[in-house]
Amino acid sequence: MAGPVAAGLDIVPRPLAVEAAAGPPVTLVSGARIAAAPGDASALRTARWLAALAMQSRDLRLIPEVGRAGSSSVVLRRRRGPADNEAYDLAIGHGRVVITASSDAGLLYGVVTLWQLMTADDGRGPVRLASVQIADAPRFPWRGMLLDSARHFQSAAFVERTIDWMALHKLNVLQWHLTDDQGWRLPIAGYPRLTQVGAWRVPATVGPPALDPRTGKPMLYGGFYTAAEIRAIVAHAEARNITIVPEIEMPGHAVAALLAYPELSAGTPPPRSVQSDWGILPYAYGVDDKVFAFLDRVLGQVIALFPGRIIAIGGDEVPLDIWKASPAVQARMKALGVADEAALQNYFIRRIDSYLAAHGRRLIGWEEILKGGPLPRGAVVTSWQGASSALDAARAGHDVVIAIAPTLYFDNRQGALPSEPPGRGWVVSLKDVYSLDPGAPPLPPSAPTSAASPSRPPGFSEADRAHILGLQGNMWSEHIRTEDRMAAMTFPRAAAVAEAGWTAQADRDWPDFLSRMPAEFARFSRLGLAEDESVFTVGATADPAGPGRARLALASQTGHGQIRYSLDGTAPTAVSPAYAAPLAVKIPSRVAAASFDGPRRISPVVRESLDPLSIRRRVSQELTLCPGTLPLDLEASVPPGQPRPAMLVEVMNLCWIWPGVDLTGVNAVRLEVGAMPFNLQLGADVNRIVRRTSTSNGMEIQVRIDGCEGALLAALPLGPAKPGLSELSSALPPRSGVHDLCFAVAGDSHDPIWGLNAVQLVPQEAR
Ligand code: TNX
Repeated sequence: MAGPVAAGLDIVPRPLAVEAAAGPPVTLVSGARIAAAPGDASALRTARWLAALAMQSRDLRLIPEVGRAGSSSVVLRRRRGPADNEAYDLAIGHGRVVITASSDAGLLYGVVTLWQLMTADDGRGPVRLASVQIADAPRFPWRGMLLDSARHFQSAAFVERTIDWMALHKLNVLQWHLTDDQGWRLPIAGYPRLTQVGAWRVPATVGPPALDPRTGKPMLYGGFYTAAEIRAIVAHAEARNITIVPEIEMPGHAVAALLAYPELSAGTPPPRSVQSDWGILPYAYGVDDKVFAFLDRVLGQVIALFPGRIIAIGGDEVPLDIWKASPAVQARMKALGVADEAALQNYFIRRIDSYLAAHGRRLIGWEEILKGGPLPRGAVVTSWQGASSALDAARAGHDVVIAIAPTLYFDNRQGALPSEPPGRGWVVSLKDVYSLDPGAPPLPPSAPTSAASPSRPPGFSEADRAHILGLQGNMWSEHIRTEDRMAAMTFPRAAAVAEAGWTAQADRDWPDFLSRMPAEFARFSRLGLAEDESVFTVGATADPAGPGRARLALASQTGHGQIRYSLDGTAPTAVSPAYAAPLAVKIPSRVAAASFDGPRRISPVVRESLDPLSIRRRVSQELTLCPGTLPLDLEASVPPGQPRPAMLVEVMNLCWIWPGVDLTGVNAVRLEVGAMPFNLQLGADVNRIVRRTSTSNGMEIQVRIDGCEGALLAALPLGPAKPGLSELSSALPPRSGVHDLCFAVAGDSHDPIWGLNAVQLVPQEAR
């Protein structure tokens, strides 16, 4: 078991066994050599990567070479053993570093650990490494991330960078979501329209779409990877011990393909253009022979491009009513003797499985593939709606990947601060992800036994557990428009996935993991990865505290380290005042604050100007959403080229509460509002959207006191929806003391989605 030495070394994921070794430390200096054995091309490639990393991370020039282990400072050495064993030993002492492993993966991971040891400080140039002996091996074989390149497209270069960042955390599976309703991202010979048509869409906007100045037609969004790019990505992944599991969605989530080849659609004619709506769209593939001929050809080419054994076929959220309503599908069902649509889905999946199995591949699908009948034994199931499906799958003899929502859904925000990138509105913090034990995922209380075998005791038995391959964080990209944001939504939560998948459960400890995060942020920023820093970033909240004064509260998500601040706007240092409790501050003043770990600043510097208006202003993320089931942090629709603030909304119940605000002396309110396209397919759930009665004919925002059912203080008409934020203002009747203020959208329409970007209460003194 790893003792305190491991913690001190700041390695993520934490290794299995670390022991201090005797002897003086080893210093790697510029010109030091890394030896790969003659004929070991893979070791040489890994040595070259280490050299590149050392240069990027600390301007240290290491020289990869073949053989001559005698005079080399770093030696990559093979031992006998299985080629798929990811274990390695790393020995530092006696003047050199020796990495020993039986596989390419083991050597690579030894090098990753060495690079982490070389970057535990912020230094440049030569590095001193304490003598240490590490013996390391992973807990699970599936340590994965899913990248959704269908909803938003990322460049091939970004995919390769992501692969590097993953490998540097010893993550080893990239499920690559290449097709969905909103885009088809890989070329298939014989079906050119998949990328010509299926890869492009008109993004949803408020009002008319932006026009392409050259063609005068709506500007298209999209893209696809060429076969050459895919081959390069696959080769790159292989060099980093990452298996790519390509995902081709079927029988639902396939509008982009159905639009390209409408004859493949079940019954309902597909829409005329690629969809820019998110959610579950009412279309699916049909079930006749031409559909399977198409899918077999697609999968045949996917198999040729991707050498990994496992191929993902989606299988989630199939709109079975479409099959129910289609005479052609119903006729086919009859001919096949299939009882109902669920059984038909099972037939569909088994048919695809038999194609894959005949070509030496295994099928993986989302948990819905468990429905409607038994699956072939080799099929792998990804559990996402809760761990009961993992238990059902394991008891039916299937291997399972744990990817349960919301914990492993990285499209959710990872912190509550306004500086977070947009995404789903639930907060899934680094700690939430870290706290998941993939070997014992939490079962809902209502699932003591499984449908598959009701007589079994609750929970995962040893035999069930043996089916758990590992876990996967899912980077769904509906709300993640840019690569920088994708990177920040992924990391550091992917580091928590890595440790959950690699480190023995008994060695996992949240405070210890968190204490390794400053080193993580520093070393990855050198590689150009700007991770999300919400764990340490300081949030500042100011409220009025009598004439000329404000009460200032500072906090970070984890409270790790020490918050330090200045009240003159200058960046705090390690000797600035330490924050202990809310401060009484004169206004105006300029606050700057950051978290420190000893002498090291571990967060960005946050700055706030405090004045009579700013202390009475809140942005949406600082307000409390009314209860609902679909909180989203959505980007405002703005004219092209303008910055797009994100607004936190509860789509099912558009209202915001400012709890406990002092209204004394306030006599007006200004609201910053923006309209966003309602590009969400909610099915019957649209009827569950809370609707409030407007006091006028149109849409308005109502300001109510003492909660959303309280007395109406003002109703501000929203006016026509247009791109950009607008400001509404109204006088407020005088009230004194502390109240909960509610701001609620009222009126008949849920489209567009009205967002409240900010609330400004205006005190008499500022008018
Ligand atoms: C559900 S998870 C989906 C995806 C969405 C995700 C997040 C799963 C198997 N299906 O299509 O991207 O929620 O919105």
